[in-house]
Amino acid sequence: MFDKIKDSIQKFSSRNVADREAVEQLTKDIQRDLIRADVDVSLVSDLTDEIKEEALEEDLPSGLSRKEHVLKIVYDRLEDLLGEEADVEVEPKNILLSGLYGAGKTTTAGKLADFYRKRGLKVGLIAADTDRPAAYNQLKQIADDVDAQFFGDPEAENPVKVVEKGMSQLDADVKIVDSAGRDSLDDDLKKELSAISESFSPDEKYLVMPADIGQSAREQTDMFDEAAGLTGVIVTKMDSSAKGGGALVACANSDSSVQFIGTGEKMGDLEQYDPVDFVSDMIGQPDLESLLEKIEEMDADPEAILEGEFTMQDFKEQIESVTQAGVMEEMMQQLPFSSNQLPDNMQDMTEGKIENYTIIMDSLTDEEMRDPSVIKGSRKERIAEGSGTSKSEVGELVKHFKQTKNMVNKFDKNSMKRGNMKDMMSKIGF
Ligand SMILES: Nc1nc2c(ncn2[C@@H]2O[C@H](COP(=O)(O)OP(=O)(O)O)[C@@H](O)[C@H]2O)c(=O)[nH]1
Ligand SMILES: [Mg+2]
Repeated sequence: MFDKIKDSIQKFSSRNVADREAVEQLTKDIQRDLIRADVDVSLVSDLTDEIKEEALEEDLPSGLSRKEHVLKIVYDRLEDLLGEEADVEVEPKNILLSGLYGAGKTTTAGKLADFYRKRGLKVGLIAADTDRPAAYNQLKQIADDVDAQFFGDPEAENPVKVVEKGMSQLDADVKIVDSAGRDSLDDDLKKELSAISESFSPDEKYLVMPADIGQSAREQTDMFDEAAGLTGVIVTKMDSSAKGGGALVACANSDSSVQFIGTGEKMGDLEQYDPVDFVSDMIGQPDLESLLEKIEEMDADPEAILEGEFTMQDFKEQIESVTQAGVMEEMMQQLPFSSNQLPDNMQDMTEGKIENYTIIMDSLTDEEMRDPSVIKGSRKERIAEGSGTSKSEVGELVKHFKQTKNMVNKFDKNSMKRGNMKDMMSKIGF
């Protein structure tokens, strides 16, 4: 799926410059390829407009090249387009499969049984397609192949009775009901589905659809959802249709998310749906990995974090690191000058004062820790009362914080943040 997009992205990656022309070529290629995959045209044009706008923004996030920035945007937008990752719990449950003729229901029933059995649950299949005698044999054979229990009655005419009997007779954790299809969702099928559904209250009601219906997956999903109340969708034949992308995007825009995709005729050919897989494949795994790594590193980069304001929380951490390590005392002993040569606010940092500050800071609200400039008037009173100190002591802490903040802004934020007082002192000039 989306092989052409993959080529377009590769082409873009190998360019020397990611200028406007390159971005426009890339979005044009992506547009053409999505439309070829039968993705709704208006969704495609919204997506490419967004990519173009963001990709050509004046300000690049620091640390990323223009090319990387564009790839990241393409990655994010395509991932959004493809919807949510599957949310499949491996636990006992009853599942009802519905869908039109030839969608892949019976095959998928077997694949699901195989999926849960491999994960340690006892599985059973129930043949509720009583329309065609061949349906019974097909499911029985599949049950045999995947080592699942089986219940069915080749003579039965009423699927509800079959389901009721099957539910009581099978000793399985996961029971999967395979129902009959139609050419279209007519009243007859609606009635049958709701009768079956009422007879055993399924935990999951999945609509099974083949990938080749492309964007009309949206309409079909909405209709089945209205008639039977879906909990999810399974898109089959992803291996043999060029319209799979259109079907997946269509489902992402409906109320029912894709849970599994079928990728072949064999019982093992079932995957939990994960849009990231597709996007990774399009962008090219090595490129994407190195890009994501880079972004992660940027997020974790202390320089980047330090761009924010020095807060009371930072001040507290700094003070705590000083007291914990006894750094202050050690530092005083090592310094070749007396304490009155220290800057004012350092000179004041006696052990007693540090303890007092810590107690006051424990009575501050989160807001006050973030922005101590709000500590005024009645707030000061409240804090003094809460910490068993006085208004003037609270005022002193705030003043001390401000002095330190000014100093931090002047000198090196990193060493302050890391509580490395020695380093900081050397920066100040001692
Ligand atoms: N290539 C491919 N074929 C599939 C897939 N799922 C089902 N089929 C085939 O589609 C045909 C119809 O499947 P079936 O399960 O009988 O559909 P039903 O009428 O909905 O029960 C069969 O030939 C299956 O082998 C799939 O994911 N990939
Ligand atoms: Mg069938």
